[in-house]
Amino acid sequence: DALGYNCWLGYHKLDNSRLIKEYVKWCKNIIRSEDSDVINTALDELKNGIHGLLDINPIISVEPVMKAYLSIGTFSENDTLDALLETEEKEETGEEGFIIKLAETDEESILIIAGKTEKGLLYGVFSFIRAIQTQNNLENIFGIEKPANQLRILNHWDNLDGSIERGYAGKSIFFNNNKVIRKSDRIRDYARLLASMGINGTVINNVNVLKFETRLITSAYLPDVARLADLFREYGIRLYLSINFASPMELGGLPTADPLDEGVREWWKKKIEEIYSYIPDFGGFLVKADSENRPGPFTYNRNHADGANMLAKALKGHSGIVIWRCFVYNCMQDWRDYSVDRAKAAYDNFMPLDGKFDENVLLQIKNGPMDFQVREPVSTLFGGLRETNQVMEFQITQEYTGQQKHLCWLVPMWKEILDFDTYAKGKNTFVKRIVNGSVFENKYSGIAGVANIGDEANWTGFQLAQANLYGFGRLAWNPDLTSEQITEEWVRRTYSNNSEVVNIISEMLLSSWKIYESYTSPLGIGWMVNPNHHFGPNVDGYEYDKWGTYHRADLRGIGVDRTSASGTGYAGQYNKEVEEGYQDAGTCPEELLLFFHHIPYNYKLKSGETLIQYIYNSHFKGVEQAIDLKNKWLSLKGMVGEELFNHVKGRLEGQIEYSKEWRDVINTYFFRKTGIDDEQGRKIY
Ligand code: GCW
Repeated sequence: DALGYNCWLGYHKLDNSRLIKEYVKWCKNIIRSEDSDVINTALDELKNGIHGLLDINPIISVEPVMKAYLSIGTFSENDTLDALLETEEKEETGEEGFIIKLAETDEESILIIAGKTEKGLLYGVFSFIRAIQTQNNLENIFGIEKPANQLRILNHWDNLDGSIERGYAGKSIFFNNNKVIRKSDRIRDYARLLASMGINGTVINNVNVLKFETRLITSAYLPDVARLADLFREYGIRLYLSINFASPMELGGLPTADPLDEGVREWWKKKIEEIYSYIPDFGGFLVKADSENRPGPFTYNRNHADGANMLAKALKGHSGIVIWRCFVYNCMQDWRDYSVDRAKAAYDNFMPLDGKFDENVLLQIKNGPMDFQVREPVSTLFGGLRETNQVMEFQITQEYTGQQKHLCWLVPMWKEILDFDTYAKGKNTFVKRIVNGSVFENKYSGIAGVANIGDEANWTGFQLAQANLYGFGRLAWNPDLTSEQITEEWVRRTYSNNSEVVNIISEMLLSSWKIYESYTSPLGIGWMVNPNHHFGPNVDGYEYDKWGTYHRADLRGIGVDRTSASGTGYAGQYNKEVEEGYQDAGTCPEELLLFFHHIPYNYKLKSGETLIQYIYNSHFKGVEQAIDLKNKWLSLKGMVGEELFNHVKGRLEGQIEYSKEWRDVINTYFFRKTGIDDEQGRKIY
């Protein structure tokens, strides 16, 4: 696996004979009495894991053939396991959690991995393997774990022609040439990767649903889609589809898609019945409506709740859900108009509808109010909405964060967002507690990530970008994990348990987001990228455009005034305690200063630097740090596989060149605007 195809699931023999001995005691015999697809998946994984890591071939049996053994199953179906567990333990695992414990009798020693459901068991098996892989002693692995979030779902922006919107790792693994790909190996391997992190849902097609994608819900495609659902089901993953709101017109030939029209409602009802006849556990729909020119209820003077509820009613009897996206804003803005603010749009559109959505509707909200920039404040809908199911949308694919050509590990950013205090119900109303449904006791809630994978040999283009997929999955399972825990796990599983390798790659990952931030757009202002493909610097690329993405730089200052007193008023959408910090430049966190305020270049930052000098300094420093990333990597020569070593080295060299381009374009732009020299007299063009 020279290229990293197996990601963190390549099982190599542990370099620790003491530990091997400790585990081998129970792993020579696996007891399994239940039979189902998911249980078979779990068993296979366990067998392979034990074989690879401990170098033994376990005997699989229904009754034990040894005195010490490993017993796996669901305690809801398996009486023997049921009898070995305490009532409280069984309650604590919930629907998708698991327990790992040791039960000793005079005769026998039983290592138990069990869940209430087979999904829980599968996650338990993966967790057991992870513990061995990362060299945990046996006693460290006992306990009960369950996912914090109910919905842990990946969104794929894959099109039927095989292209991937904002994909940087090749073509789709699901579609090609307007057909569903028949060969299943790769898709199964992908399902396995997802299940290993506890992902339980996947949307296979792009939220922009065009001509061919619209037809995924017709008999021309449903048998093929059902095969994908079968593959994912073996790994405990439910399949969802993005749909076109105008389907009744485009597929059904109806004159309207008005959600309150009887014919339209009837059409969707029948359509949904048809889908469930192919896929009995179909998850539901993801909908981008009235957003960036996609059709939606607005055409008929209806609102988002009318649209979402119409679909929700038809899905309800099948236990399906509607995930309705909140990425709704005016994409035909006039840059001359200072009164409109795209950042305000999601809140303006959806707050009035709080409490108006059916119980099986979830609003999927991007983490920030703009669009996955390297730095944004938290969306005001988190902490605003109180009576609506909410899903966090993160972008794993690095559209604005280096497109898998720059190293940018996103977990520290996601952690800041999840740990953000919204004050919605007083202090400590963290975003992560809103999206896990606990603050407002939502029936449904969760975390979605826009996938960063494609058909390249290492899945993510840049092999180190696998860490973003891994980190997303781990945080969706447990947002309380620290960034350090996640890097350490990932490096140990992917590369090796060698402490130098672990330390160096961890340091690289942990520092990479801030490095990328320092040489790109400063202090929360965002954008400054080339239009359309969004790669590389272009300070005015979106300045005079219709997308609502401005920095408002002139010869005196830069930034968007979003205060209530003199600006767009966006800051006022937050709860009082949060708002107070943002309204005043003096208390505004500096990393977001230009997001909230228009600031003169000679403004003094807390460090004592002026704003203009900070821009120069951070851009020079960012390039030095990018060089340092490469040097760190070079110190690992001989400690990681040669092909991977060269691949990563190549990407990091590319990053250095790109970072210089960013530095020079940004510094030159501001030097020319202001005429202010760099205090250190460094080269600016
Ligand atoms: O970030 C923007 C992207 C679009 C994307 C859109 C969205 C899928 O540039 O490519 O469309 O957001 O999230 O809907």
